[in-house]
Formats: sequence, structure tokens, C-alpha cells
Amino acid sequence: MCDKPLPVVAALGLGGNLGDPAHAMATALQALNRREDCSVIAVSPLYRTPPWGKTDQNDFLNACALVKTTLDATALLAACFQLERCMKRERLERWGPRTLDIDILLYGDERIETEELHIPHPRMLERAFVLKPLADIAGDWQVEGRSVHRWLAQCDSGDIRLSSENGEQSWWQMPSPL
Ligand code: PH2
Ligand code: MG
Ligand code: MG
Repeated sequence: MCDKPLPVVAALGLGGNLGDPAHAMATALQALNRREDCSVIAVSPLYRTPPWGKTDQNDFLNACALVKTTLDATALLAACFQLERCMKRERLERWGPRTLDIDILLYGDERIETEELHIPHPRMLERAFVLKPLADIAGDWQVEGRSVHRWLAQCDSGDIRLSSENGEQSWWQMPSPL
């Protein structure tokens, strides 16, 4: 008998609008990828997106990533929170400015409702800043009965732009001083 958990593919949404969010996201993805229990299998381009929810703040940079992991959803969330803390994330205001936010959008095809976890992420299907990058790496993933591509086609994504910080090399694998 072998009770090693089977790996699951999780979709993560990353964002930030304080300090150097591209660097914070790249550092976090590299750190996740270095773990034995996580491998980053796809990363979207970076997008510059207008603030959603609380509009009197700077534009965000957003991206999505697919991570193959043997962590359960609770342990993956703890890993994401730890990375946010490393990037000096302070939880001051709902939807307010932040150095780094990492949300679990999807965890395989599981539906999870606990005090701390709501998967699929309850607001992902109305947020173009999530759907646009997610469609780049998981457009055919079925969520609530429709593909990510179809959800994206139904929301207004006209004001989302590719960020100039994508560079030639994959942006998240840029050498980091840390
Ligand atoms: N995150 C929020 C609130 N508003 N707006 C954009 N454009 N991008 C975000 O990542 C974002 C937001 C709360 O997590
Ligand atoms: Mg968020
Ligand atoms: Mg969050």
C-alpha cells in the first residue's frame, strides 16, 4: 500500500499594486516551484488591470498560474499566505492596495466550502482580471458548467492590457536577487 496523495492541479490568481508586484509574484512562483510538493506547470502573461471593487487606488498587475500539487487545499492556502507574508502583505482594508495577493481559484474539480476556503473562488467568474489570464492557460477548464473561455466572453475585459513587464523571457523566471 502506498498512501502518497495523488497530485491535483490548482489554479491560482496572483495580483498586487504596491511596491514591485511583478517581482513579488515572480518570487512567490519561484518559491512554490522549489517546493517538493508543488510544481508550477503554467503561468499566464502579466496584465495591467484597473482596480475592481475599490476604485480609488493604483492599477494592479495580475496573472494566473497552474500548480500541480500534493498539498491539500488547506495546506496550499497556508503556503500562499506564508508567501504573502514574506512579501510584506498587510491586511488593512478589504479590496485595498496590496503588495501580493495569491488566491486559490480552483482546486481540481473540487468544490470546497469551509470557513477559510471557498472553491471555486466565489467572485472569479465576474472578474475579468482573473478570467483573462486564466483563459490563457486553462481556457477549456469547466467551471460551474461553462469553460473559462465562455465566462470570459461574457464579461467586460476591454480595459485590461498586457503589461510591458512581460519581457522576452518568461517574466516569472527572471533572475531574482532574493
Ligand atoms: N484584487 C482585489 C480587489 N480588486 N482589482 C484588480 N484589478 N486586481 C486585483 O487583483 C484585485 C482588484 C482583492 O483581492
Ligand atoms: Mg484576491
Ligand atoms: Mg486573497
